[in-house]
Amino acid sequence: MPFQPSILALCTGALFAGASAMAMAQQTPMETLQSDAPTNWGKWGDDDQVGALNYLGDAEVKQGAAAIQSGKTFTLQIPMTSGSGPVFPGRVPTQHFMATDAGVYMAGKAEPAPGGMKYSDDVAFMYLQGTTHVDGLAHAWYGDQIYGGKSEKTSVHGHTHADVGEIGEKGIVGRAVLLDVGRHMGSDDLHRLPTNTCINLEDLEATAEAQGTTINKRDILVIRTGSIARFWEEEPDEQWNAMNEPGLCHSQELLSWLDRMETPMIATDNIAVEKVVQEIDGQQYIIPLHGALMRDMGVVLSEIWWLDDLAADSAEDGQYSFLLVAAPLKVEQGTGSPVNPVAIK
Ligand code: UVW
Repeated sequence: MPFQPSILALCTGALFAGASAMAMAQQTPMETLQSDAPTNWGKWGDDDQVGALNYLGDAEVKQGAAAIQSGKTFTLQIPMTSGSGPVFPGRVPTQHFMATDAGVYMAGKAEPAPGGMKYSDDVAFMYLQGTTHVDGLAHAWYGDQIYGGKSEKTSVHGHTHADVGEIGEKGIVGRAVLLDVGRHMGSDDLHRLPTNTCINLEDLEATAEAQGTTINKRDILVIRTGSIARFWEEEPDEQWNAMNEPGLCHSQELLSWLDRMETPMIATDNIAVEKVVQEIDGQQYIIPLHGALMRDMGVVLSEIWWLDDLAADSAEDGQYSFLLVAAPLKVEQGTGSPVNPVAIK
């Protein structure tokens, strides 16, 4: 957040330069980068936990409903396959196990219930961000403060502020627009962006124009890169790698535009919304937009969406706006939650 000069520096002109320089030296590159960027801390009260989702009220839900034309629905989660899936390095795909199945009856370890009914049960070990998911606003930060200016210590042993459960409580419902950047700018017949492509504001605007799509204030932005589909295209797709996926890139223009548009949420078919590794003014950053959007502006991020079917249909009928309904699980104190969003056209 904006650099706070020390009291000493304010009081003593002679010390100002030295103290300020010292404080500057203590800033991380992210703090310097974001010092003049938009922030929504306090905008919805000091204890707000859902950030820009506050932009989605009754009127926005009705605008979403008004976008429905045919009633066609698309589910936008990727399949959850035990032991396999696109995940960020350091995470593992969901592991799914049967706790009870026909085997227990066949082995004589259980009897059918009175009346003859049998049942199965299953359990899963999963990273909550290990499939299509919504991030809570406390999920990523820089410095020692998370969204809303709360201490990073609120994350210890479970988030006591801005956990994903708060988003689950509210639910995500509104008008969304698909920006199929992969189709508009992609260089292959699968309509996907090359690895390492930076998506800038002008690319979003050019895509909307090419599609004939009007982006309204408070629209949820659903951005297709074509990237996640690569995970299943070839076995294995040598070039697919979470670290080199195409994605949004940080710029003040993009942040100011999203701020003006009162964008509540950005969802993408890549692992991090943004290009993971970015170089800005000669400095390397890893996921700087998580800092700018999630921590500073409270814009909700949602990743690993399956958009190819929706995109193919939109290319055919020319309708890129729809009602979006996405309800992450109420994982109390959680950083993220799996979600199966539904687009209704
Ligand atoms: C990354 O941080 C890369 O993704 P997510 O926001 O899902 O954790």
